[in-house]
Amino acid sequence: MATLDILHFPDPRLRNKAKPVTQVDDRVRRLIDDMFETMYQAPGIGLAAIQVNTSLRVVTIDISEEKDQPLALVNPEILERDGVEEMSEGCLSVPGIYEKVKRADHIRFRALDRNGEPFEQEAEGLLAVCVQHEIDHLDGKLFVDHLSSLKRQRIRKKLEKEARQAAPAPAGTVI
Ligand code: GNR
Ligand code: NI
Repeated sequence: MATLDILHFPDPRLRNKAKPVTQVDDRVRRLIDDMFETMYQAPGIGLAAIQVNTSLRVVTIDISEEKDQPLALVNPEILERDGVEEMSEGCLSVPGIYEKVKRADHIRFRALDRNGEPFEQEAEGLLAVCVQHEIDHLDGKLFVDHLSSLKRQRIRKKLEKEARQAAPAPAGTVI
């Protein structure tokens, strides 16, 4: 197992639309295992493959307190949405930013599990929010896209500044 690097907004690779998995093989299972390790270490309650620079429709989730309820979703699709709720969201690709987003508060979704078996599940509350947040990632969408363009621009500038400060000075720079 290995932890993977997480891309940060405004990295253009987060805007790719992830491709469906055609076969849930050992390679996909290894990706799932590495994503769980990365997500638990971060720590986060969800992770989409696109955040670790892999353009496949694979998601890991664990909203449990004890971090003992891993949920892997391959090719997830929302079948029904109902109601509206507003929840404060964060994202491992938008570190340190938390903003309220309105989403459906009750969904029914389907996906393949880590053995390639299809299943359907209902979700509400935090799990429903998390599944929608992760499927957005697979479509190249981030939670900041649900905010005003002014807010999104402020967040982009803040993260660009932080990335500049974190990066080593370019070769030849005289300090
Ligand atoms: O860790 C995460 N917490 C979170 C909180 C509220 C709504 C969504 C999330 S998902 C986020 C991890 C992440 O970035 N997944 O893509
Ligand atoms: Ni996210």
